[in-house]
Amino acid sequence: QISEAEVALFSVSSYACQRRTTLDNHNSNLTDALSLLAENAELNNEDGRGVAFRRAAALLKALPTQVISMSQLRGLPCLGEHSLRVIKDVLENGVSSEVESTKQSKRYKALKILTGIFGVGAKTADRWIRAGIYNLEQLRHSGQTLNRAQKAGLEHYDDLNEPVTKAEADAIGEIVQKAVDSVLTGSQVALSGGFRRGKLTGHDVDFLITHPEEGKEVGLMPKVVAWLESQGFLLYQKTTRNSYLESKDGPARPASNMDRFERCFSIFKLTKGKEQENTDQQLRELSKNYQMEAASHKIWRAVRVDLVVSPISQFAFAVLGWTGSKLFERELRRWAGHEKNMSLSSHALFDNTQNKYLRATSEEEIFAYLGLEYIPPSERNA
Ligand code: DCP
Ligand code: MG
Repeated sequence: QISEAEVALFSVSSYACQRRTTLDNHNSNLTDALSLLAENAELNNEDGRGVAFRRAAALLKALPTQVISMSQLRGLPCLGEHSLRVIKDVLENGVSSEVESTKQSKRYKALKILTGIFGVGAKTADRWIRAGIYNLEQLRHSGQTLNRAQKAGLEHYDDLNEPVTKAEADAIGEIVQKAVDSVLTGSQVALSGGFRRGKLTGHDVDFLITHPEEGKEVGLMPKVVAWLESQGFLLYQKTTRNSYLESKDGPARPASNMDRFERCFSIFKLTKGKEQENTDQQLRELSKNYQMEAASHKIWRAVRVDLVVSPISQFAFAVLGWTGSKLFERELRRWAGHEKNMSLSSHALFDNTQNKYLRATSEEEIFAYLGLEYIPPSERNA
C-alpha cells in the first residue's frame, strides 16, 4: 500500500506548447484509452469532445512518471470530468469499459475500416454506413462511385495501412531530393511531420521544399511532379496551387486550419530495399502456394507522401507548422491567439496589437516572439 505522501505529485503547464513531450510515454495505458475515445469522437464529427480527450492524453504524455493513483492528478489542468472517469476506470480495472465497448461497436469498426481508405473522411464513411456498407467487400459491391483518390486508396489499402518506417522515409527523401535537384538547382528539401519529431514510423512522409532565392520556388511543384512521374515513382498525385496572399490588413480568417501552400498529395511506388528483397527471396523459396508466391514477388510498395512548397520568407513558419504534432500545432495557435493577441499560421505570425507581421528565419525566433521557451521537434510529441 502506498501512502498519499509517497505518491509523486506533478506540476504541468496548461498549454501543450509550454511543455516538453518526448516519445518516452510513461502512461501509454491511459493515453491509449483517451486517444481511442478522441479518435472515435473525431470519426463521429464531435470535434470538441475529440480535442478534450486529445488534451487530456497530451497532459499525461508529458508526466515524468507513471500515474498510479487518482490523487496524483488533483489540480492538474486539461483533465475534464469525462477523461478523469476514463482514467479512474483504467487505474482501477486495467481497462476502460467505455473504450472496450467502443472497440467492439459495429459502427466504430466500420468507421475505422472505411476511413482507412485514403481519400475517405468521417462524412463519407458515415454516408456509406447509413447505406449499409461496413467493410471493403461491401463497398466494392455497392456500386458507390469513388473519386480518383478513393480508387487509389482502395487499390493500395493494405500497403497504405502498413506503417512507413524511417528507412523508407529516408529512401523517399533521397528520391525527392533528386527530383528537386534535377528541376531547380539549389532547392532544399526538409523532412517534416512525425519523422522530424523522431518517430520511428508514420502514416505518411511529409516534405517541405524551398529555394534560398525568394520567387524561384514558384511553379516548382508541377516540375517536381512531372519528373517523379516520368521516372515511374508516382501511383497517384493531386497537386493544389498556392492560394496564400499576404494582406497589409493582416491575415484573413482562413476557412480552416489548412494552409494554402502549393501542395501535392501523392502515393509513391517505393521499390523495396535490399533487406526486404532478401526476405522476399527466402519467402519465394519457401512458398509452395502460388498465391503466396505471387504476393512475395511484389518488389515495391505504396507509400503516402505529402510534398509542400514554401517560399523561403515563410519557410520557418512552414517548418514549425508542418512538424506537428497536430495537438502541439493547435496549442501553439491557441496560445498565440488567447495569450498574445497574435495569429499564427504555417505562413506567418501576425501581431494584432502592433498590427504587423513578425518576420522570422528560424523556429527559435518564432517561439521567442510568442514568449515561449524553445521546444525542439523531439519534444513536440504532444
Ligand atoms: N499539419 C497541419 N495542417 C494540415 C496538415 C498537417 O498543421 N492540414 C501538420 C501537423 C502534422 C504535420 O503537419 O503534425 C504532418 O501531418 P501528418 O498528418 O502527416 O501528421 P504526423 O506526421 O505528425 O503523423 P504521422 O506519423 O501519422 O504521419
Ligand atoms: Mg506525417
